[in-house]
Amino acid sequence: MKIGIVCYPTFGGSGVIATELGKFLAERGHQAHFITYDQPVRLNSLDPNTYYHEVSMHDYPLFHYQPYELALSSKLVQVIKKWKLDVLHVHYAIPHAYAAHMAKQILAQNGIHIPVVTTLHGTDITLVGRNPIYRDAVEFSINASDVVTSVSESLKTDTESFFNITKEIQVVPNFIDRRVYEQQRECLRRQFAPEGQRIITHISNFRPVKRIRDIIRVFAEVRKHSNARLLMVGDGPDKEPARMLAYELGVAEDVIFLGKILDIDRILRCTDVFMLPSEKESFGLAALEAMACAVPVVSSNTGGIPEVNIHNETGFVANVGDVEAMSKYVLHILNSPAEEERLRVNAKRRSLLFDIEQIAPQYEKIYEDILAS
Ligand code: GMT
Repeated sequence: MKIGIVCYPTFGGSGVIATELGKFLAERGHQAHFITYDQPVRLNSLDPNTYYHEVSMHDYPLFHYQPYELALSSKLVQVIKKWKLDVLHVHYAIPHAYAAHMAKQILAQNGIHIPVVTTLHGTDITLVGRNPIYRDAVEFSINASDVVTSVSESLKTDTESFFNITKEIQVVPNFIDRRVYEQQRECLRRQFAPEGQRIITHISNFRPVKRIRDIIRVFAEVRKHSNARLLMVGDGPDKEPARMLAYELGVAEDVIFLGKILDIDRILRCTDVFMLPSEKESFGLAALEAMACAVPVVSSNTGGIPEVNIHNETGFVANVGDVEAMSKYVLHILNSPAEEERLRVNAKRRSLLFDIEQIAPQYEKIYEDILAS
């Protein structure tokens, strides 16, 4: 099949999932055509069967905001016509599902039918999409898609409660590629913890929804009882406030902000506990990636996280903002080797249920079914 893929090319989970899925499909002999405004961070467009089509923007003094969906729709029409794509898979509803629908309408006038699969990832529904500014257009473009998928049961429920959805939403969970975690790689533990400190890690875009100040508070509590270090991977608006809090709480020396990192498995391999205390989280891909490295997770119990991190099996979950409980759980893991080992084994085992070999065929089947219908 020839599959068009639209996503955000950045470090966010939706872009990572779209890119890894496309790469995997390309390995299986399909053509994966990425249509985005920048090269997706995890994409190597020299890989066989992989194509990157850049959406260029034209600035004009009249434009206060550049009309990205217009440029994207036009580019989709051109790519679909030129490469005779079979199906278009858009990740993140805003504005991708909307642009896909416009492209589909334009192509229909030329007698070309292109089925559209929309995958909902989270904030496109729970934060941005339900905002009255976008709501009607988001609802329309979800309903106009040929197939709609969501990355968790929780996100499916949220979508159905926030919008008037006339389509069946299929849940296809996010995934990891176990092959990445089976590679032998150098251990970075000594670099980050030269005195044998335990390592706690968090990875995100440091937006308010991630509640990274809770992590600093938890770490300050943990630090009183355990010689530990905190690795903060990523970048975003709450970085400086979190750094300031670390100074205020007297733990700044042991909090390392590493910036954006591409091969995060290198960090996760030397991690003892992964933290994800988000306010909202449709899935929590970073937690699953940690579990793939046999790292127990201490998280909030919001959204789809409990579908990934099972309480007292792969780690622990607590209410959003419950810093005391989270601190207790982190210390419990760090201070009880038998418990730590149990959770590590379970985390690794559970992550394999989400291996790309299991999940990608579900998308392949969706494409095959719409092409057959
Ligand atoms: O977490 C983010 O802020 C990024 C966002 C994205 O669109 O990349 O992540 C969402 O999609 C990921 C992949 O499906 C999920 O693993 C994240 O849980 C989800 N984020 C939220 O729901 C906040």
